[in-house]
Amino acid sequence: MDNCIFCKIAAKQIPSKTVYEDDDVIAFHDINPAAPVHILIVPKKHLPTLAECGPEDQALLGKMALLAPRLASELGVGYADGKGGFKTVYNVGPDGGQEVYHLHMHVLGGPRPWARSL
Ligand code: DGP
Repeated sequence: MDNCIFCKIAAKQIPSKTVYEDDDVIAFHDINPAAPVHILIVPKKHLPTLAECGPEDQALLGKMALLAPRLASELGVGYADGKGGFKTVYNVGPDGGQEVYHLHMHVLGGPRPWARSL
C-alpha cells in the first residue's frame, strides 16, 4: 500500500530494528517503546485492522500469536522459560488507540513499572 509506514518497513524502504522476518511477517522494535522490550509483529500483507481480517487470515494470525512468546523469550522477557512474562496488544480503530492502520501486534515485556500503558 502506498503511504503505509509498515508496508515501507516490510519493503525495507524505511529502516527498522528487525528482530525476526520470514515470508509472511516482520517483527521490529517499536520506535516509541512503552516497556523495556516493545516489539511489533507485523504481517507483510496489508490488512488495516484486526476487525478486517477474515477466515483466510487465520493461519497468519496464528503464526503471529505463536511468534509472540518465542520472540519474547529470545528478547529475555519470556514466561515459559521462567522470566516475568509479557503483554500482547492489538489496538483496533480510534477508540482502540490505533495510530498505524496496518495490522500489528504489540509485544511488551520487562520489569515493571513501564513508561506508559497501551
Ligand atoms: P498503534 O497505536 O497500535 O497503531 O501503534 C503504532 C505503533 O507503531 C506505535 O507504538 C509507534 C510505532 N511506530 C510508528 N511509526 C513507526 C516507525 O516508523 N518505526 C517503528 N519502529 N515504529 C513505529
